[in-house]
Amino acid sequence: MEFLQDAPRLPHPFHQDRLLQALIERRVPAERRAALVADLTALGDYACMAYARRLDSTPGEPVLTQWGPWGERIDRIELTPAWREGPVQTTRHAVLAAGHDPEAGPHGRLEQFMRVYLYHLASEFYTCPLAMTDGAATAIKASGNERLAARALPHFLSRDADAFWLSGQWMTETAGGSDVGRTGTVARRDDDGQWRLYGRKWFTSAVVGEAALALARPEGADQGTDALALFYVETKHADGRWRELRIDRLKDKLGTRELPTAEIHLEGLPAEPVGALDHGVRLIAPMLNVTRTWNAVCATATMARCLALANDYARRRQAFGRPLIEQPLHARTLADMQAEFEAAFALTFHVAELLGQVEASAASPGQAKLLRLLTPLAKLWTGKLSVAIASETLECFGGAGYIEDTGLPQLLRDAQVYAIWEGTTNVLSLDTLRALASTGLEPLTQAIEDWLGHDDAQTEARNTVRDALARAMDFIARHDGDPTRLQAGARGLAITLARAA
Ligand code: MFK
Ligand code: FAD
Repeated sequence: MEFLQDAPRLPHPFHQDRLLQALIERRVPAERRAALVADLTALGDYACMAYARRLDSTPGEPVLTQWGPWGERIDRIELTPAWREGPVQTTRHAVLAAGHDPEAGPHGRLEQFMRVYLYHLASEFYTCPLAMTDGAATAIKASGNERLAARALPHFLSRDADAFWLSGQWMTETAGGSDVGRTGTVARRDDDGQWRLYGRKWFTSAVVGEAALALARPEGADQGTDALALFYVETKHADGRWRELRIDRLKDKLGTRELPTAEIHLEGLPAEPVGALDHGVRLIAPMLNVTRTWNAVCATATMARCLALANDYARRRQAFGRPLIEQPLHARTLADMQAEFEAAFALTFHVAELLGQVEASAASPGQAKLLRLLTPLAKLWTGKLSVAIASETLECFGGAGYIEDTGLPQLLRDAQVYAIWEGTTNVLSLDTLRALASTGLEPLTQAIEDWLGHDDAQTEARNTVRDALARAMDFIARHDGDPTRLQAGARGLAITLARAA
């Protein structure tokens, strides 16, 4: 008989995830566990179904049809099955709403991000617009704009698929994605007082969403970042037709191919200021920090999937007379990947927990500062690590890892995005400098001591983080007034800090 290799099998992403189970035991109060476990079980089941479906069919992609049969502009986008299922899965299992549940108090974010972690790969990056919707809800809350909150939050946080709305995050333009101070979109006010946006947004990932937060420059305002304003827009009429925007095309991307990322023109789209007509980046910052947390969670979910498959395969594949898992060097390779992944998991879920504590006013000032620092660190570190682990995973499968219909190459292609969007590694390294400058050493050190606990077993860990922080602060102090040296060293500093954390 000809030899046929057993395919890898996906272990149940919740039942067989020892890290997640342990985290629930450690950090979620007993009385909150039943509802959480029910959702996590269902999302784990959905992930298994989605994995099987992906291997059984040709991967789908969104299709944009710009013109109707009689010449009318329609810009209709057909979505993949996982995307069509997105609103139901999301609302049924509170993938977004759990993070804003007042009854959950400081645990809400942790419980939410456990759901995100299990849902992400099955969602085919429906988690991207979910992250932005979560970010929009958070930024609107933080703005104190009660009229807007009353209008948008019941949709963004809905647990009913029919009422649920997605929000986009319209920042990037042709002139700048990192440097949004170069934004060319203009906000003009009609005689009747209605604001309207005119311009081109170059990457809009939730283009099918019903709403968005958009940066634009009020007509006549100065150049630069500070003069930008943040606007809320709704994209469609009640009958589903687009309002004053045109979809120019969908991007042809390396990965995230199920995600409809579009280039659009705004042709007088009605808009409402979220707050004052300047300092829009300050207003959108809560959104950035939330989407960056989602990014870290989703990058970590990719690593978990990679390790689950690589570990399973190592038990099925024989080489040189024994299963790969019994080859010392292969076992060591997997163990090294696992160690990096577990560190990423710990850092990421600590950020999730801190976010919940800060939002519920259950955190010390030091913890709030620690959150500000760890958010860019978790995003930048997990973004890079997920690519390295996905690449190593493909190699763990040998030639099969390079072959499309195994589904494995997609893991690597998709992972590449985590480091690029929501602030590249360099931009987040510079944000780390910004965070350190605004926090100072003392409260951070205190918050780290609280995080790691005070028993002797943690002495080495405490010293490692404390030393890394002290060296970072020293570096900043030594190069104060020399931005060239400071910025050139920012990535090294950020990665050292992230690894220590
Ligand atoms: C599936 C995974 C889920 C993830 C979904 C992802 C979907 C992808 C969608 C996108 O990619 S959306 C586009 C994301 N774009 C970015 O992340 C922009 C990257 N660029 C930056 O982050 C720049 O640092 C930034 C534009 C924010 C600021 O650069 P500037 O022009 O040099 O401005 P400046 O003066 O440093 O900052 C302006 C204000 O914002 C300052 O406050 P003040 O006005 O009070 O002085 C900053 O302190 C504040 N700020 C900046 N970043 C902040 C922040 N505040 C809090 N947190 C931050 N992270
Ligand atoms: P640039 O800003 O031109 O960066 C080019 C390089 O320069 C990078 O390596 C960067 O790290 C480096 N660099 C820039 N500034 C500095 C500096 N000061 N110091 C050191 N290095 C620097 N954007 C949205 O607004 N909404 C979306 O929905 C959205 N969806 C996206 C979906 C996908 C799949 C992708 C790939 C991108 C999406 N983006 C979206 C855009 C994304 O946020 C930007 O591409 C990203 O922020 C980088 O901006 P840029 O492409 O202009 O690159």
